[in-house]
Amino acid sequence: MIRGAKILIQQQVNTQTMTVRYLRTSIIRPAQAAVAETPKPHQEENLSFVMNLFRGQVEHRQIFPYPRVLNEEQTETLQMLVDPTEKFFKEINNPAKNEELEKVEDNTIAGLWELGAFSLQVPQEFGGLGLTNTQYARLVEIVGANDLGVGITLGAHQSIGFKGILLYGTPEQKEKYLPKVSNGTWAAFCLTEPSSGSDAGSIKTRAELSPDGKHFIMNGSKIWISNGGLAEVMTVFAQTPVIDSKTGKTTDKVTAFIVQRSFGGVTSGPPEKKMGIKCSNTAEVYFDNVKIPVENVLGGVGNGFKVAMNILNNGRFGMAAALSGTMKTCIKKAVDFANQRKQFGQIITNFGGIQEKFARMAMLHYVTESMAYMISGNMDTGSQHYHLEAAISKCFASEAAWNVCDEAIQIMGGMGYMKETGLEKIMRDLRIFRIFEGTNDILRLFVALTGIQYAGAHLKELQSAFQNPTANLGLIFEEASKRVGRKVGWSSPPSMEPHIHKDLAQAASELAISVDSFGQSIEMVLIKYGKSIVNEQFILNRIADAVFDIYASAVVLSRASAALKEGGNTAQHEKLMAEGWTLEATQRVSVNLKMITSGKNLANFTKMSLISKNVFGAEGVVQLNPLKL
Ligand code: MYA
Repeated sequence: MIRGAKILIQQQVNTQTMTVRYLRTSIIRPAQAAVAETPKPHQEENLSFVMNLFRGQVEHRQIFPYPRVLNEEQTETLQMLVDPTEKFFKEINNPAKNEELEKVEDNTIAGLWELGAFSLQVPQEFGGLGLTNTQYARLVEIVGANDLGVGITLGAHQSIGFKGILLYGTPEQKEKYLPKVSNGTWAAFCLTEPSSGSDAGSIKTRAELSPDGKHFIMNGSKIWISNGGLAEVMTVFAQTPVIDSKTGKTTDKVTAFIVQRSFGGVTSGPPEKKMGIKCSNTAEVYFDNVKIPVENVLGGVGNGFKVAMNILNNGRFGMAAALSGTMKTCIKKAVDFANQRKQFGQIITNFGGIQEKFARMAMLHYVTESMAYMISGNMDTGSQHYHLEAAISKCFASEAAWNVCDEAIQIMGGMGYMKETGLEKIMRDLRIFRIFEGTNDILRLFVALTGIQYAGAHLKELQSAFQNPTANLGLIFEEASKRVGRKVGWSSPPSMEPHIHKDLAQAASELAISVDSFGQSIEMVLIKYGKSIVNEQFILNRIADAVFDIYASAVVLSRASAALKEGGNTAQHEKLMAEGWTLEATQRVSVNLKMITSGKNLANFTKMSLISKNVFGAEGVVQLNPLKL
């Protein structure tokens, strides 16, 4: 798993232990480090806030100030779309009916096509609405507030189904397919296979070039394809033989193809029976000697894995936006109930236990919404470095929404458990969000390993610098003073002051301490585990949780700072939420970092591993000696 990361980390970390030891002795005796060698050029600057946290640095440009990206015209266009979309979902779409039919009602589908809801981001020249990511997020939020099953129907089509054509299509492919998928032709994204879920690189579907070189012939099958029973246009990933230009050897590499059902040989199974999002079509899709013209290769032969990953990366913020809407709905239902519910002679909102639940629900929503628009704003201003942030937003949103829905049910008690309240449907619909588009478990590993790899590369760069210290004095000096400062205890954590409003100074300093401890912990982990860190999932999960909390805090401090600066009437409420969130989040960071560095906790991971092995061995709960009662 995470093969590329593994190989790179292996190459880099082998030298990292050396590097850091070398660095430490060099700080004391720099003259010994003077081995003349041309240093390697600096790595390409990475502007990802999260990526840089792994080096203990604050790269502020994506985060501060909170992005405001829509111009007047875009704001106006959006407003013109928001009202009809809300009206449509209130008046036309019927979630209960969709659920009962296990498909979206025909009149709803027709209305959505008419509204342009299936082609929100397709450029207008091809028949779409040409919206920005931020405008898209706002509309998707409305969908998520009303019917997640319809959301997946729309999202599987445009967020992943034909997104590859938008991102990687040639002018001819765009010309041919974008008008179709904007006007009644369904699209789907076909990656997952029976033996390939999280391990997306291990797909078995194959496509071989025909002897005349004009077609690829595809054979294989895909499972759990959203819109799989409806789609005419599909982005399909298959193994193709590719000759390595260096070795001359032929190896299999993933290639993306635009496949039309009408090419022949494409069939699909019946709709799957699911726990939730029942109205969204999910089906198996089979490819039997499908003849695909070579011009339908998407993004180049052998580049399909990257195409798939980047389609997913590009769409993930949409989930956070949609689930922000869902959370609003859950909170509204619970508030309506709590505001009129009397128990023990008073309104239940007087009770601290209920107040704490609502405060947490509000903060979870604030973080989710702020992340969604932070990322869409970054993408709209041309950021290329948003992959880790997008993965975090998907994990965070899906867990936050689950939690908020669960608490809404709890607040409503027996009433929350009744079908008529609508929360049980939302809960069933929500469950899949922690599983699909990359499980949260795999995305946590992706974030942790990608960040560690980046930090490792930095250490390697330092090693090169030490080989020619005269040419790299600046870099060496900066690093040396940071380390010496830490050692003697007078280094200050990375400053957030210029970016965070002065009324949030306390929270800013809590966050700065977390950033600093996080960077130091990553370095310790790299030194201690070297290449074997890729196998330390107990540790990687804590690293991911810590970085999620740091990112979430930075995002809300940025948004609340903007609100305080602008002085709107919600500024004080936002300040409360940002402060409340950051205090608890930074405390969790500290706990998570302790867990990966303290011997007692590490020993506990070993115990958990042993417990699980006992369970595997027993093929279930270990049969215990009977209790003597
Ligand atoms: S669709 C199916 C979803 N499936 C997945 O998401 C699969 C999950 N697996 C993975 O993501 C990867 O396999 C992982 C990589 C992360 C495990 N971005 O050797 P590697 C590069 C950019 O580590 P693996 C569905 O659910 C990497 O750097 N690059 O690969 C539908 C390396 O590059 P290089 C990446 O071991 C749901 C190379 O690739 C990324 O396989 C319907 C190989 O890496 C990345 N992320 O591990 C939802 N990952 O060689 C509907 C790796 O250069 C949508 N790489 O070093 C709903 C939309 C919302 C709207 C809703 C409205 C309501």
